[in-house]
Amino acid sequence: MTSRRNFLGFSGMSAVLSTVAATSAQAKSTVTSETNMSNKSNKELGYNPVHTPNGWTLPYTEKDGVKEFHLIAEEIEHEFAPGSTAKCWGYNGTTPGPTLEAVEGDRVRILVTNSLKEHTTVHWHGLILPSGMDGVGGLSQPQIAPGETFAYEFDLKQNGTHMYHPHADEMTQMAFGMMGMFIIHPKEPEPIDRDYCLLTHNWAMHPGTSRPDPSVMVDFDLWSFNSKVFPAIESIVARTGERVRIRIGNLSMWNHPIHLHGTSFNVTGSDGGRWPQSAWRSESTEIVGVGQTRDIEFVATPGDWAFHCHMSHHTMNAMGHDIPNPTGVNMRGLEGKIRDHLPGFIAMGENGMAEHQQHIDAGHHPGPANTLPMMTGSGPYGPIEMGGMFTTVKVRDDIAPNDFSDPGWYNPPAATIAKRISSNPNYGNPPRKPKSG
Ligand SMILES: [Cu+2]
Repeated sequence: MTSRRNFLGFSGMSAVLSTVAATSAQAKSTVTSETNMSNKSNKELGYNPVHTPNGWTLPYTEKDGVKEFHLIAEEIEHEFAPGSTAKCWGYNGTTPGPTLEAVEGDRVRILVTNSLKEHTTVHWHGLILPSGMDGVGGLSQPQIAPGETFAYEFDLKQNGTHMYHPHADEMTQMAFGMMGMFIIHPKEPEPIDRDYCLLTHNWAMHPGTSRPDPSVMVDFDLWSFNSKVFPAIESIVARTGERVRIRIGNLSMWNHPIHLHGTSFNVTGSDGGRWPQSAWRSESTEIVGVGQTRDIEFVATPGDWAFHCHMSHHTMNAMGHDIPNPTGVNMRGLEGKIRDHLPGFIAMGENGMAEHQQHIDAGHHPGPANTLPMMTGSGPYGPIEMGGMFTTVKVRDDIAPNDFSDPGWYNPPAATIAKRISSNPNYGNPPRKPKSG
């Protein structure tokens, strides 16, 4: 018997487990990463520029000793990964907006043009500046009306990993993707070979829709680094032995325990700049709280190393959450009954969820339009079964200093790969804890 309650439950599950068949190949990014668009050498710049995977750095012009940047707030067409695009809001054509980069002691002028249909402002998150430059609409300045351009101008009195975002209809504008990073280098160059920055975010892109839903508080569908989800997040590339820093900012609605495999990194800084070495902590996972930034540093060792948020739902793409648990449920005969009501229904999850990606990759069932599968991506050994905030740190012995291009998959020495030694389910005699009593 299929009660109405069960029927609704299982059709909900079907929607969850049968999201659309998008490509499971490693996706190519549609946004070209640009690190240094000023055509100046690092020496002329006075710093080693930060690299924003899937993003870019905003060029500036120098006028009377002031570095002038120009942001434009606008609606954009954004691709989270091939198979999911949305109308988002961002700056200068992208979400996140371009990374701003300058040096402690600089005077900066930042023009902000509002091309939205409602007012906005920009708050310079974590910066020490005059109260009237802090960007809180109504409190520190009048709102920037549609069509208007405001100028912010202040001295950079600190260095570190900072962010910017609207402080006007903040819930909506941030939910639509308006945010960016603001990196301030110290006057003295730091001993960092590769400097990356990632901004974390969450999106309520309900299956089949094309705009993020700003009213969602906890139940998000997509979790992103620099507004991209796996498999579209560019790899973090380094040469063996290089000192790598990854700066992580969080303007999402959740805390993210960011985890890197294969190394023990140091947490070395934040919006407070690079901390004294006595304050560094050795970690393998660092929680980046909402509104915080954290810098991690490590020496690159060869391999393909997973780098991801450790909240396991944050490394999945779209899925439903309020569904019956199918694990262990005997579904024999169920498919036929449900197909009377829901043609094409496939019962899944009896033995775990891994078959989800197998079905998707085989093209068995298309899901809602414009919706990424819950788990996706293929590596050299098979399905990676990830989504969301997941990418790889790829370290090789032969990467040129300014080469950020993806080197492909790691080819480890044969003796260093885990391998099958038996297909007998009764192989060996693994000890089990004796039952007591
Ligand atoms: Cu997370």
